[in-house]
Amino acid sequence: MNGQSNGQTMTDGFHLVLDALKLNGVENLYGVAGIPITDLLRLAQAEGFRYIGFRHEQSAANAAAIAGFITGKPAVCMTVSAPGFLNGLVGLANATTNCFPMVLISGSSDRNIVDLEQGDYEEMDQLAAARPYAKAAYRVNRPQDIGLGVARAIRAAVSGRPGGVYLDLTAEVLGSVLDVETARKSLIKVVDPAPPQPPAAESVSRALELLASAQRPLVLLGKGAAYAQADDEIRSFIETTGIPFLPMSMAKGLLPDNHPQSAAAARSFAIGNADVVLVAGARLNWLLSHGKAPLWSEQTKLIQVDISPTEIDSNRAIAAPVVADIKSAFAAFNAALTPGQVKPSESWINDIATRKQTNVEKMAKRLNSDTTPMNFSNALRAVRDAIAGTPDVYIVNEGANTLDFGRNIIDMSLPRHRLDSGTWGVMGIGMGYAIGAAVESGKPVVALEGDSAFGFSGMEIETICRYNLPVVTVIFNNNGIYRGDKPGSAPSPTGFLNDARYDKIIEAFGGKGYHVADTKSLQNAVAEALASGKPALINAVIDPTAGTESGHIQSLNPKSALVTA
Ligand code: ADP
Ligand code: TPW
Ligand code: MG
Repeated sequence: MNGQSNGQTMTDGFHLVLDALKLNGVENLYGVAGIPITDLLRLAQAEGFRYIGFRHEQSAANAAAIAGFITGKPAVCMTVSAPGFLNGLVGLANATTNCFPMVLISGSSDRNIVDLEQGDYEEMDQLAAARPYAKAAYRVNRPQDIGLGVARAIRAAVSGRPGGVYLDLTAEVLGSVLDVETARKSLIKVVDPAPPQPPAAESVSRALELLASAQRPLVLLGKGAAYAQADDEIRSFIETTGIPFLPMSMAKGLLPDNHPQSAAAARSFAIGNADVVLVAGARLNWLLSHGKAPLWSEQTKLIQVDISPTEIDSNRAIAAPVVADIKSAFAAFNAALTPGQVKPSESWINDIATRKQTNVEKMAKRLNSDTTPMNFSNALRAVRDAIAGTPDVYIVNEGANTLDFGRNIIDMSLPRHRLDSGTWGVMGIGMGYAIGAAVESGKPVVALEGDSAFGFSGMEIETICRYNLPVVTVIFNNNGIYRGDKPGSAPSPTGFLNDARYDKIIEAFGGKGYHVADTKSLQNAVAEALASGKPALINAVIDPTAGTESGHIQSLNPKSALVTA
């Protein structure tokens, strides 16, 4: 307790917030300074927290969110009132949507004035605004409740299905004093915040019996399986049974993409023809066509492992639900499995292998053909080759074509190393995720960014340079959202300035900029930038006609009933 150590008998809200976070193992703080949290952040730095100051709260919150995904512990983002809070709320909502644990702590204005709408500086009922978009939202109104508020926020964020939690701290509470003895007693160290939730024995045997009856089984792994840090249990189950597996994009690397049992290159064939699919840590949402035709067959029976009971049957009937945490569930599968009990048929394995080979050959043609200017395939091949020797690099990826091609072309070999637009398909996570990953892991990050996607968080390049983080940002510059406009035409809704030089942005902050127009130069630039361990930005010129509208999800665009052409 800070007050005690220098002989004082009183402490205050500022100190208590930090004491509570420290007691619960929080080391890094992400945020933007201002009234009423500036002194809180100064004190945090003085007390040994690593504080990362951003240019926009949305990126700070995104950094905290991805820190939660990577580490399994909720990270903290701190913002000022009203507008700062609202900026951070976008990141909090995105964390909740993706099931990442984090805590957003915002200072708030004087309750007496806010509640009577008397017009305070940055007035807003932040608690009410946060509640619909957070897993939980709490306000601390007395300094003796700070410890409890922090403890509840951490437990709520990380237990069960993880999510974003909002904690409202009034300016008054931060400034209030409390005697150190009362303060000390008020702190709570959260014990076992995410306890194992083992499956019921019957649910395990039901699932294994169904799998044992299958000729054409498939395991589908989602980012919940990556988050669960059950890497060994999952790998052992898949390798022992010999079942082909498919990773969702942020589950790539849970088993390496070059694993012989990966069915990724035969994705729709495998999903459409499997007789039993074991879905682990993935929701049957739009990313999986809601479990419906034409991707899925009605005959396919499903096993679903999820920590959230209401996820079961949310989109189609689940024959064998296993409500549990994934580490416990796969440990239970492995323990209950008898030798030879589950056995995919030989023809199933062969059919998938044949499909894979055909698709890989088709793709290789596109990857290996050089064009001027570059297209998404050959530019991503150059990036792939440049990072091949650095398997521990984190990949951040957003955009439309940049995302869809990137997901397929950049193989992963380690779990929780691919960080992308996720459940919302959101733009703007790029620099926040890159900074969060670099700070939490100390490892290099390569951010593969569409030129539009980059713009949503681009000013954080200054943040990257300020902290000298090993982040290499590659802009796939096709002059626009999906495509560029014809030279000389007025800007369309999707077009940007032609031939913008994004590499100049990083030069303003002392980082290294590259401007490349061919695959060889791109590959060299990525390799050199990665080896330097320093901030770099590569402006990669991509054919403005190469992309397709909305990348691979063009069908989700509503069509005007009146346009016939
Ligand atoms: P993806 O986008 O990769 O398909 P989703 O985000 O849709 O994955 O699904 C993640 C699922 O994982 C959620 O339904 C969530 O409840 C579940 N989940 C998260 N953590 C765990 C865990 N430790 N054990 C079991 N399920 C988990
Ligand atoms: C917060 C809508 C989806 S994809 C995209 C936008 C604006 C950008 C695509 O262009 P980019 O990629 O990044 O240059 P490329 O390679 O296809 O040219 N606002 C938010 N989220 C989303 N998803 C959008 C808008 C969108
Ligand atoms: Mg673009």
